[in-house]
Amino acid sequence: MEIDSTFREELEQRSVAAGFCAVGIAPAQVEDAHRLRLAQWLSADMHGEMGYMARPNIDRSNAETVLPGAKSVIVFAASYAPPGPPPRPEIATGFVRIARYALGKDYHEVFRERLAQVETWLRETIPGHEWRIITDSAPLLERSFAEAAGLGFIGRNTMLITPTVGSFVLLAEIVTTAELPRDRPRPGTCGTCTRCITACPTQAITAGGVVDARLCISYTTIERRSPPSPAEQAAAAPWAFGCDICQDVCPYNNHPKYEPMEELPEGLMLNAVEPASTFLEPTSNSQFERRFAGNPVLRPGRTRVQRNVKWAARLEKNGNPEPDLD
Ligand code: B12
Ligand code: SF4
Ligand code: SF4
Repeated sequence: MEIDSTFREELEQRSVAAGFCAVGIAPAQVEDAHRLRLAQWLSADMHGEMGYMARPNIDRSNAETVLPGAKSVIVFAASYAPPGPPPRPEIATGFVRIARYALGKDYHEVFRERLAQVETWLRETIPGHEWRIITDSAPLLERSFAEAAGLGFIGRNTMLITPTVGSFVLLAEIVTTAELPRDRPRPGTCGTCTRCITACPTQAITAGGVVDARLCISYTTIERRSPPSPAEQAAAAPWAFGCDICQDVCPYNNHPKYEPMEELPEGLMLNAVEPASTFLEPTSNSQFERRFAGNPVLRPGRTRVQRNVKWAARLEKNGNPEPDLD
């Protein structure tokens, strides 16, 4: 097959058949502004303990970093959006909140399997090239490539916001040495809205639209290894795993036009609000691994998740005042 409009149409069809809500093609190098923003973020130490983000001599704005000779990056987005405006169910002592992306199966594993079908077709259609599937698994600025591929724009909360679903989408890529027809970036803007900045309970989002990970509840509950101070724990409660506040308040998330990918909807493995006992019952690592097999909470592991749950459910008092939650 020639790489023409037929190719683009078939790519779109195969992407939808594989469960994705959007696909686009970016060049192997995104504009320098992205690399510079990342460099500023790192030099301000905003990555905290995520040492992998600061590995020297790794250019995350260039796909050659992950595949020598790369010429194009095909970017895919999958919805995990709730059906309408994101609900914020009431929460009582003894319950915790879980980020929506973690309510079904781990997207890393799901996307890899689903994209394998698309990759096989690409290999057969355009022989003689290298192809590499990436799902948050390699040093690439995924949102920058998604923007360059025309999937949406980057909002003040730093999320990639798509026109059809909003920001409750997860990203994956197929990087290739093949020169493919590119999509154009899609215009979009937050306008005068600053809801996410005001709503963030830890002031992690600056007026310029930069997230200081050290202040972000998602980082505190998932990535951070050192024990947070009692004040940091109180600020994170009632979130036990991740945080969705800056997306819940975003007006772009009120009318998603695509249902979640089959493996990702709320209720498949967890609900957005869970009793603490869901996570505290497993008393050994093997019990925990059996109970949450295939779910993202396995990544930080039992000790860290149970640590989060205890403070998030306010089961440990620490002598702190209760945080103002809403
Ligand atoms: C490190 C990381 C985190 C860190 C830091 C987050 C952050 N904002 O940087 C922590 C642990 C806090 C985190 C949290 C979350 N994350 Co995260 N995370 C990543 C990771 C691994 C790298 C992101 C990164 O490079 N950060 C460094 C900063 C400087 O980059 P950035 O904010 O993305 O901005 C870049 C571009 O967007 C661009 N840019 C941004 N604004 C502007 C403005 C202008 C004018 C220009 C020119 C460029 C530009 O420049 C930056 C540098 O290139 C990516 C996967 C990946 N490999 O890319 C997932 C990823 C960004 N995370 C994701 C998700 C889902 C989340 C959470 C929603 C999970 C949750 N519910 O708890 C939260 C959201 C918090 C938030 N508001 O960002 C998704 C985002 C999908 C989307 N729709 O955007 C990603 C893409 C994973 C995936 N494969 O789907 N995450
Ligand atoms: S995920 Fe939560 S803590 Fe992090 S920036 Fe968004 S609202 Fe703030
Ligand atoms: S809440 Fe408002 S400012 Fe924040 S990302 Fe959404 S549109 Fe942009």
